[in-house]
Amino acid sequence: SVVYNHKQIETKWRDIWKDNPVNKNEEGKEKYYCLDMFPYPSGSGLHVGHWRGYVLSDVWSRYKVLQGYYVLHPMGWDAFGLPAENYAIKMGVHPAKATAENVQNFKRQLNEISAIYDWTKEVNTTDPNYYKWTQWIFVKMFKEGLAYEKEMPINWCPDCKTGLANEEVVNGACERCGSEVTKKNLRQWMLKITAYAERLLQDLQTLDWPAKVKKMQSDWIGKSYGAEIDFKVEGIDEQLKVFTTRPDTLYGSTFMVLAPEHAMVSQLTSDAQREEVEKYVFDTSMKSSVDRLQEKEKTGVFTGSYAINPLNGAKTPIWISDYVLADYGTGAIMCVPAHDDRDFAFAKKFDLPIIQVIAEDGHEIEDLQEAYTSEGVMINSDVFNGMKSTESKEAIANYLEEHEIGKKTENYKLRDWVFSRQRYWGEPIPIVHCDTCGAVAVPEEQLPITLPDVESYEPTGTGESPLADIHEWVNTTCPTCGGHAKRETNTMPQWAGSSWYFLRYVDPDNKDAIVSKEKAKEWLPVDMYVGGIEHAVLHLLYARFYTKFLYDIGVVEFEEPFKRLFNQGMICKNGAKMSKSKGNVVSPDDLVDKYGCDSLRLYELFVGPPELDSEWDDRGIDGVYRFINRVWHLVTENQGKDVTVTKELEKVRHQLTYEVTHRLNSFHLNTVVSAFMEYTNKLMDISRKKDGIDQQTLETLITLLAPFVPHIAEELWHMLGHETSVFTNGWPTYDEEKMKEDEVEMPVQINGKVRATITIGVGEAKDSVMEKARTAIENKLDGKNIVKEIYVPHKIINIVVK
Ligand code: ANZ
Ligand code: ZN
Repeated sequence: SVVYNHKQIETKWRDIWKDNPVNKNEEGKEKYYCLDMFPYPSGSGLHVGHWRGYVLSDVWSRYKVLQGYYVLHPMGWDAFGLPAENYAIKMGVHPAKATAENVQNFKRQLNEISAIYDWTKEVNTTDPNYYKWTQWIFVKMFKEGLAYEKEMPINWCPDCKTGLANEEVVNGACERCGSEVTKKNLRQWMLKITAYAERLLQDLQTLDWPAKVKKMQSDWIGKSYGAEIDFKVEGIDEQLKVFTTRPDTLYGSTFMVLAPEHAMVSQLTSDAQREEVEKYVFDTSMKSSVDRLQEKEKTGVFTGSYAINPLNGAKTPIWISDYVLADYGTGAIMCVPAHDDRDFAFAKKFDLPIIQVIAEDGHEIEDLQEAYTSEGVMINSDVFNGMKSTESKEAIANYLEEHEIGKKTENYKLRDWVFSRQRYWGEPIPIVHCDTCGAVAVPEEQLPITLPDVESYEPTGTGESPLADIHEWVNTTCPTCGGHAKRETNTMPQWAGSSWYFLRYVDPDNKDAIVSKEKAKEWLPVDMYVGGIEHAVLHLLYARFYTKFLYDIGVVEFEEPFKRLFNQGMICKNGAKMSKSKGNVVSPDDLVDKYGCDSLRLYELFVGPPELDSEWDDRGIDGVYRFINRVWHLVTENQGKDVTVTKELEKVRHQLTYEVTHRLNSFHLNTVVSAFMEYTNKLMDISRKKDGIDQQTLETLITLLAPFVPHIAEELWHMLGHETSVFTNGWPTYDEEKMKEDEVEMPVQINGKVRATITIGVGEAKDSVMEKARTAIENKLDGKNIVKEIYVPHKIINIVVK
C-alpha cells in the first residue's frame, strides 16, 4: 500500500516472528552473548526511560544476528528485595504473589519493545531452583573460609528496632520514622572480598570497559602504598603501630590519634583522663557511620600518654578522635598538621604544635594558614634536609626497615562485604548453628533451604529477621552430630542473586550444576553487557568477585564475566531523572499506539548520545516518525523499477554502509540515526532528479535499518520480493574506493567572508581551481584589486582584496 500503517505491519511481523524467530541456532554459526542488567520487577511498570537500555541491547543483538551470529539475549528478574517486602507489610500480600504479578506485567510491557529475548532462558532469583545455587555458592565460600561471622556495628533505628542499610539512612535519620539512627553491634555474615582485592584491581586492565567505570572500581578498591611505623609509648612496654602513606613527613609528626575503638585506648588512658575518654568512646559508638564520615568540626580527647618519634625522640601526645577509622590501616595515625588538612584542623582546634618539614624551594612558611600538601624540598628533617620529598618517601621508609622500626606496606580501601540482612524476602543463609559444633553448612544435597511462609513480615524488633519467630523452621538437627541446632535466620542481600545470574541463563534448567562445562564453553563469558552507570561499582565488583571465586573452585574457566560493557545514560524530563516518585514519567503505551514501536525505538536512540543523560521531549518522536515515512515512500515508489546503477548511487550506498557500520561499532547510536536521515534525503533527491533508485541500494538501506526498526524493515524487504527474513541477508559491506567523492563543493571567501561556492573535481589542479574561483567572484570585487590568494586544497580559498 502507499500509506505506512505501523499498527498493521507491527502486529503482522510480531506474529510471524513468534513461529519463525530471526535469531536461529544453525550449523556453523558462532555464538554471541549480549546481556542486559536484569530488572527488579517493580509494581509501577516500564516508562520510556527503561526502554533506552533495552532498545540499545536489542539493536546490538540484532546487529550481531545480521553479522551471522547465533545470539543469546536473555531476560530475567532480580526479584528479592525491600519493595516487595514493604508491600507485603502494608497490604498483607505474600511477596512471592506480588512478585509473580509484577513479573507478568513487566513481561507484557517488555514485549512491546519487540526485542529478541529468548524466554526459554528466563531466570528469577526468587525461584528456589535458582536460589539453590545462590546458596550453594555461599556454602562453597564458607568451606573455603571466605564467608565468616563477625560482630559488626550496623545502623540501628531505636524506634523501629531494626537494622538499616546505609541507603535507608537519610541525613542520619531513619527513612521510615525519622528518628536519629544509632549504631548497634550485631552478629553479621561477611564475605572476604578483600582476599581478591589485588586480582580485582589488576584484571581491570584486561577489560574493554569505559575508562570511567574502571577508574571508579580502582578507586573503590583504593590501593595505596605506604609504611607501618612502630612508635614506642612512654611508660609502657608495647608499641603503637601506625599506617601512613607519607613516611617522608615523619619529622613533622607532632601528635598521634587513635580511633576510639582502638584496642590500646584503655591501656593508654591515664586515670586523670579516663572519665573523659570513656564518655567520648561511648558517644562515638552511638553515632552512625554516616554521621561520622561527614565533614564537620573536629572533636577528640587526650589519653594522657605520649609516643616517642622513632627518628628524633620527640615526645608526642596521644589523642583519640572519630576522624580516624578503626578498620582502615592500623586504626592509629601519626599526625602531621603541617601537611595534612584534617590534622591541621585538629591541631588548630586543640592548640597542638605544627612543624613544617616540606617546603617549596626549601623556604619555610611563617605562620602556616593551611596544610601544605604539595611536594617540595625537605626541611627540619635532620640528615634528610635538602632532599626532594618525593625521594625521601622511599629513603625514610628504607631507613625504617633497616632499623626495624617499620616496614613498607600496601593498603586497600576495599572492606569485606557485610552479607546478612535481618529481612524476610531474601535467600536464607544455608547455615545451622549447633550447640556443640558451632556454625555448620547445610549439606549441598539438602539445598535449597526454602523460605517458609510467615504470618508477619514485620521486623521482629530484636534485630533478627522475621524468620526467627518460626520455631518449627528454626529448630533443626545438626548435620554433623545430629544434636539440636538452629537455622540461621538472616537472609542474603539483594546483590547475592545478581552476582552470578549471567551464568544461569546459559543453562537455566540444569539440576546438577550451576552451569554445565559444555554450555559454559559455548557461551561464556558475556560478550556485551548493557546497563546503567549506577551499577558501576557494587554490582559489577561483586559479579567479578563471584566469577573469580568460581574460577578458583573450577566451576568456570574464565576470570572475568563481562568482556565489553556499555553504560547508558538516564532519560530525564524537566531536568530530573524520569521516575514515578518524581511524577515525570512518560509511558510508552500512547507513543507506541500513535507512532509505532519502530518509531519509539528509533527515537530512544536519537534522543542523545547513549552514554549521556538525555532530556525527553515527546515532540522529537514526530521527526523520527516522518523519517520512517520517507523511507517507506522511497522504497514503495522505487520498488520494481529497472534502474541503471550510476556511480553516484554506488557512492551513496557505500558511504551509507560505511557511516552506519562505524558509528554503530563505536556505539554512537544517535549519530547512526542522523546518518540514516542524511542519506535518505540524498536518495530522495536523486530519486526525484534522476530515474530512480536501484534495487541493491534500497536493499542495503533496509538491511542497515533492520536492527533499529525491525518491523518496517521486514515489511519493505518482503515488498522487494524476498521470501526469507531480512535478518538472513548478512550485514552489508562497503568498498572505500567506491565511496570517494569525485566532485566537491568549495566555498570561496573574499577577505575571509564566504561569497561564492564552486564545484571542483577531486585532485583538480590548482590553476584550474583558482580560475574557477576568480570567475565566481568576478562581479563581487566592488572595484577593488586582488592582492593575495590563499589556497588550501579541499578546504579554503580566500581572496584578499584592497
Ligand atoms: C601521616 C600523613 C602525613 C598522612 C600527611 C597523610 C598526609 P589513603 O591515601 O587514604 O590510604 N590514615 C591512616 N589510617 C587512617 C585511619 N584509620 N583513619 C583515618 N585516616 C587514616 O591515606 C592514608 C593516610 O590517611 C595516612 O597517611 C594517614 O595519614 C591517614 F602529610 O600519615 B597519613
Ligand atoms: Zn553439631
